[in-house]
Amino acid sequence: RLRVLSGIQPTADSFHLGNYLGALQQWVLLQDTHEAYYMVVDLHAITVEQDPKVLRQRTRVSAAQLLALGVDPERSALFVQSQVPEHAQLSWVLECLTGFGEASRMTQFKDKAARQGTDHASVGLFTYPVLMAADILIYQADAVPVGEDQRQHLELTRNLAQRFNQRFGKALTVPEPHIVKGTAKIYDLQDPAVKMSKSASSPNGIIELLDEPKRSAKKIRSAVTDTGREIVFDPEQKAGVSNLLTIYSALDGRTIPELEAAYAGKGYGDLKKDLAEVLVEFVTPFQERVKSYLDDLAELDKVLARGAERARSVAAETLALVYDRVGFLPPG
Ligand code: AQP
Repeated sequence: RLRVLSGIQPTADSFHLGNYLGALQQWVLLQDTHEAYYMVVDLHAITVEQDPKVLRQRTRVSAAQLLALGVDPERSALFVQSQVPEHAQLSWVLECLTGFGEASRMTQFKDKAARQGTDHASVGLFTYPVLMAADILIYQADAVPVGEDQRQHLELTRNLAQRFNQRFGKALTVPEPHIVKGTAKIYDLQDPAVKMSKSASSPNGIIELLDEPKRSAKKIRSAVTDTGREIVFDPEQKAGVSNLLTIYSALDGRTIPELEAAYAGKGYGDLKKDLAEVLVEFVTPFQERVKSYLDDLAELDKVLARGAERARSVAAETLALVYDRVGFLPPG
């Protein structure tokens, strides 16, 4: 079976709708066809300052959300990145293969460093994409389900795998991005020119899955649309309406043309009201499931420990191969 790997940062109190529709929905689906490795990437989280207590809490809440969305720990390895030390170990080797200029071209680093002021951005934030490459390559993943914003990091990952293989002989699988066109970029509800994002969206522009459902419904009802009337999918002319149609289709299963037909002759208000209801029906039982996973933290930690053990057996094999190829002595 082909392998998939993906991760999500525990850097917010809740996942947002962009995380879910851009990536996590695919994580769940790919379990049917692939051997899956899914993780909460706490090593990535500390590239920006974190409060230790909050980080630990958010790591568990993230894992609970993944379980509640349908990641099945019987079928997939669900784990926390820091519990598999091989990621950081492989990362060092890959850092030594990455050009400084190459890393400097990563647009996510440039954006985030610009927001923090370059002097304040950590070296960890700079090397983040290399750690991400290690995350993927250590499982010899064939595919990586992510949103559009991760495409450049995936390209770097592919380049590093190819470079390693060329220099040291074929050892690493070159992965393919699994980016689903329709939902790869969910936009901010208040500013549909930019992506929905936890660090850049205004409070009303982002739907957090664990937020009070009534509040989320209100945000959908007050989403920015254009001055026209017709409900048609046209991202250039009607970015706001198109974003709502994308979200609606991904949550409800109807295609966009089906939704366009269903709303022919109706107004934006009808579309928003109905989508708000669809969203509430999705998040309400989701929140109950999250709560039940968090009610038994001992069990949750056990699930994660089992996942880490499974992941480690694969990761250790790749690391041993890489260390050998690079010319390190065998473990004593
Ligand atoms: N708006 C989005 N549309 C589609 N996919 C998205 N993803 C994030 N935002 C959107 C995808 O979600 C996965 C996990 O993301 P993450 O939180 O680990 O990192 P991120 O991409 O940095 O998420 P944010 O919200 O954008 O955080 P900040 O603001 O800190 O950068 C990834 O697969 C991502 O593509």
